[in-house]
Amino acid sequence: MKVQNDEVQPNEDDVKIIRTSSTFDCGGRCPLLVHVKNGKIIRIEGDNLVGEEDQLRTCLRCRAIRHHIYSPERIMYPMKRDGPKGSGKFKRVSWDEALDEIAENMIRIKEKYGNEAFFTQLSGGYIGAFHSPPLAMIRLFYAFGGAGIHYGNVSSEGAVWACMATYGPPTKPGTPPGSPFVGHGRKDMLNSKLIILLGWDPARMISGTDSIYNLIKAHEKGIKVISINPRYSDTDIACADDWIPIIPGTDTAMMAAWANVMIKENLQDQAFLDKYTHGFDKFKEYVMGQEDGIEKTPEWAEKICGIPAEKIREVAREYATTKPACLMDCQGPARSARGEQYIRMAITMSAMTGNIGKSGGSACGGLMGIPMAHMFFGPMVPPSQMNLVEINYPGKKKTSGSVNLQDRLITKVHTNKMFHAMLKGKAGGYPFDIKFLWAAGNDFLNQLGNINASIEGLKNLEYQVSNELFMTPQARYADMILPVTSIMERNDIGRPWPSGPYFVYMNKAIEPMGECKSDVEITELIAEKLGIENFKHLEDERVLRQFVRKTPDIKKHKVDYAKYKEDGIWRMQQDEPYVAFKKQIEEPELYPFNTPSGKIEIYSERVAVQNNPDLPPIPKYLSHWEDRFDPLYEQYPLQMISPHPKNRVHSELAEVDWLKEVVPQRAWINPVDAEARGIKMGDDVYVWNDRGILATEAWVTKRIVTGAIAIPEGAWFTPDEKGIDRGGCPNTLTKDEYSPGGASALKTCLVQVGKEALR
Ligand SMILES: Nc1nc2c(c(=O)[nH]1)N[C@H]1C(S)=C(S)[C@@H](COP(=O)(O)OP(=O)(O)OC[C@H]3O[C@@H](n4cnc5c(=O)[nH]c(N)nc54)[C@H](O)[C@@H]3O)O[C@H]1N2
Ligand SMILES: Nc1nc2c(c(=O)[nH]1)N[C@H]1C(S)=C(S)[C@@H](COP(=O)(O)OP(=O)(O)OC[C@H]3O[C@@H](n4cnc5c(=O)[nH]c(N)nc54)[C@H](O)[C@@H]3O)O[C@H]1N2
Ligand SMILES: [Mo]
Repeated sequence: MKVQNDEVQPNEDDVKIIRTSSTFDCGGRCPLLVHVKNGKIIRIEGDNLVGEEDQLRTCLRCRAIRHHIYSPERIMYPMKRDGPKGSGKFKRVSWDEALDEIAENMIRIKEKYGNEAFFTQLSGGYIGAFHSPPLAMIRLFYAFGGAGIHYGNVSSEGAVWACMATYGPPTKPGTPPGSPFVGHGRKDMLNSKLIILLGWDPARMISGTDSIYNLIKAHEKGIKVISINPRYSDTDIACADDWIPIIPGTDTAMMAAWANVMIKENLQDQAFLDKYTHGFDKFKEYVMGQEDGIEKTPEWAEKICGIPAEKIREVAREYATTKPACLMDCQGPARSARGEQYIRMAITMSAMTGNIGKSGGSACGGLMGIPMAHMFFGPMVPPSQMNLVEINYPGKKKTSGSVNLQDRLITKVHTNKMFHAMLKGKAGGYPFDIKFLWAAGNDFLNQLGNINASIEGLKNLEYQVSNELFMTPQARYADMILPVTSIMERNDIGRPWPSGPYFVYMNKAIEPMGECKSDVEITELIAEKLGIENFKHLEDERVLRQFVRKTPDIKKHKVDYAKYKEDGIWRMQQDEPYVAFKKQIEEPELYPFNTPSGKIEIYSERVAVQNNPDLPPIPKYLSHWEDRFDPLYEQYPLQMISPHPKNRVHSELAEVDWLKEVVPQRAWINPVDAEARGIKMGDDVYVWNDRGILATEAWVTKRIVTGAIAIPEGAWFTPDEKGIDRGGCPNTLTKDEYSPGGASALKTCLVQVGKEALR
């Protein structure tokens, strides 16, 4: 069938085929062929035109996207609150009425409290070159005189901190400081001799559209895959030769024991350590027990991580003697109470085995991004110094780098504390008293820790606006909801955030539904109502052309805009897959690491000066709140982990019937733990701790270690009249806390489970 994107289609059967892609926060970008007839999407097809090799296979979520776009739950009109906050009662109003009311409140609050009373939430719910809710909000608020924002990347701050400490900030010009590129092109797994998955599960969570494809290829080629994970994951089913169950949060103990085995048996790559790393001796002292009198033997680790000492020895030897080998750590286990240590330790293992900067090896670091074909946001990003709230904040203090290890002024609130800040304000030690919240492109009430407490924060606001497609748990607390267009209703450009390298062109497939508008348009309309002068009108076509003109990797390849738009995708050709830190390893004199010592810092002086026992200068296993050694464990003897959902992207797509059928929301529980509680497969169960209680279904399975349960994140918080969350959202139970390195500690949580609600 002929592929066309023109407005008028002389096509057979009046069906036109639009080439586009998704831009969900899964990080994948599935090429899609959207069949449109009489202005309506009638079918979604995966794009098979990219060739047999290096396929970008369309995922289950994208195949169901039509049911998302046309969901009867879509918000079509501006909606004004018409009942108590959180009641979900709203009435339809006109755009004019909605914008007038928002503008009046903004002006009133600004006059009464100043700009520091405004707050905006930033997340990755949708990020395109033109449409980007966080950038639209920043543009509006900076022009309005500033607003409070939050720091700490919800996904990966533990990993970012660890990469900054160990490798230093990225050196590539134009790279945002919080995005160290430590990934390899996924095809590089085929060059490995041994792949160890340290929680990584790309069959479920998309860390690059091509990740699972290449992992399966590697496995088919006969490369051994070992998985170390509290759960026997979908990836493990497809690829793992060996599954080693581990107690959540204890990988650092296991890896310290690997190091102990390597040192004792002289298996470490000492030449690599001498040449490229700094401070290995200090780490060795810790591992051998000279520092604290405890030798980190496999027997010591077994008591912490639950893996038999002999198995720890076996893997340590295999990893140290099989070259090259790649250890695939990831962000998830780092989203925990001492998450940064997990990443720092994994990098140290990769250094000890000499696998950094080598094809078939890995740099670890959890983030997996590659610095090719990455985004250039140009005109969308106002200069950061324009946030007057940050500049003028009187209590700003200079820290020596608790955030990203960079000296900067801390005027912001940590991501996983934002609702607490809304509740407590200055009296609670936060930089401002928040009165007005504009939420766009996130569902943070549902997605951050301790929902019941967060609700009190939202109730404390004078006014909240939500730009949304759906009546999400957070939008229910809004005073005004503005309806937003979906990906199919506008033009944009995107890229998969974790890998690639390629760009997609998202061609508009249908007209905006109902009265939906884009975030860019909304901010421009409100700027007009507020009388903000010189608020430039941005025109998509012009910005997207500029994007193509200015993005270095596209520019270099002289990509033709019209052809790219028509194809819907441009893939950057690579001679060989990207390997992180290749230059630093091959030519260390010319390319030192971007750290004070110029080397990979196993010991970091910048961390040492902080003098924080919970943030040691070498990677360590550290016991922490809500682990199995916490006295609270007696009352709440199960660790809850919350993997990202296979059938959703966080809380997005939760309403799609087809995807609900794929897998119901449920709690994985080991038969041993289930039996002790009289729980059988499919039983309705309650899960609770001091922060809340949820109801879900039990899935009794040996696919999870004993003493842990897994409930996928993103289910919608749906409290009944007793306050029991009937939606089964794990953040009803998680803590609103962050690790010393800034990780939102959403994976660290103790709970109890039972057939009766004993709370
Ligand atoms: N389908 C889908 N894909 C997604 C997303 C989505 O919502 N849906 N979200 C995207 C986003 S924003 C991100 S940041 C990435 C997140 O990617 P990750 O952060 O890698 O994903 P998580 O699901 O948090 O990963 C947790 C994995 O680690 C395992 N695990 C948990 N605790 C431990 C531990 O202590 N040790 C070890 N070894 N393993 C552990 C879990 O069983 C699970 O397999 O995924 C992206 N991809
Ligand atoms: N327990 C637990 N919680 C977690 C995690 C975990 O591992 N465990 N992982 C965390 C991670 S890694 C992340 S990244 C966060 C994600 O947290 P969020 O970013 O809050 O999650 P989403 O559910 O993706 O929310 C995106 C929202 O944006 C809306 N949206 C989509 N497109 C647009 C648009 O163009 N404009 C506007 N205005 N809105 C749009 C969607 O309808 C959706 O409601 O969750 C975190 N929460
Ligand atoms: Mo994320």
